[in-house]
Amino acid sequence: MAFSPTCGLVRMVPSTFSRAIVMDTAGERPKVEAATRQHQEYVAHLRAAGVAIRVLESGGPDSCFVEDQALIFGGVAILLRVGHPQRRDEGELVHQALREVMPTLSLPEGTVDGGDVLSVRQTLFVGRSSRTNELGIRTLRALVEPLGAEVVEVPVEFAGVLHLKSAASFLDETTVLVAEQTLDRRVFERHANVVVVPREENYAANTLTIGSRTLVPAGYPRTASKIEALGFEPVVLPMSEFQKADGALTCLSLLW
Ligand code: CIR
Repeated sequence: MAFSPTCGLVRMVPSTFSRAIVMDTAGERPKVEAATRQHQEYVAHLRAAGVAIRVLESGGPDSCFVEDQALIFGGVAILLRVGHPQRRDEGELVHQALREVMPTLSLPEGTVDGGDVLSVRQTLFVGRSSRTNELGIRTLRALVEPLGAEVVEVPVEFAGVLHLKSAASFLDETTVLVAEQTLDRRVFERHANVVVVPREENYAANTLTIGSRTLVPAGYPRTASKIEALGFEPVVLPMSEFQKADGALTCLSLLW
């Protein structure tokens, strides 16, 4: 079944975005104005796909990466405790907005970043990473199993990426893109057909498919062609400024 969300939440790019947390501290800092333009284009595409998007005001430097603050499963929002202490305060506004529109549960202890949770049907693949810890995964499991979810833990610590979803995304319920030489793809092979994203295009493993259209970051033609050959329509979006801050397409929204 295609993912066809009707509602979503994003957060404006903060004026402090150039101070976002980065893995490569020697790399180029993201630029606020360019990021704002890229964000506007992203939101326009979601709206064109029929998603009613609410735009929240910005908070801390990383606050546009709303995906990390919550997880939506079976019509319930799980309000998360993110792993980086500098990002904890960002949760409040996002959680409040979700409380207004759906039932919620809160992660009481441990840490889980939404970027580490990849869901397909009833399965939640949860990356154990520098942000998502063992206690967080155990606590999340206890919250979502009664809702019918199966949690599959995926080691991410040594994959060379920030989050599980930095290296994998589903195109549909049976097809998953996985970045080469990152995750152990056998975890996914039990559930779906794995399409490998070549090493030099690894960033493009994070895509966002709504219906039959797949948002793909600009600059990764081999991956865009693979996606097209699989029967999806690639929609190419500039993401350079978010990439500098280790963020990708899914990170910028919560959709349901
Ligand atoms: C961070 O380090 O937390 C942000 N600069 C990037 C968060 C990206 N979020 C995501 O992949 N879900």
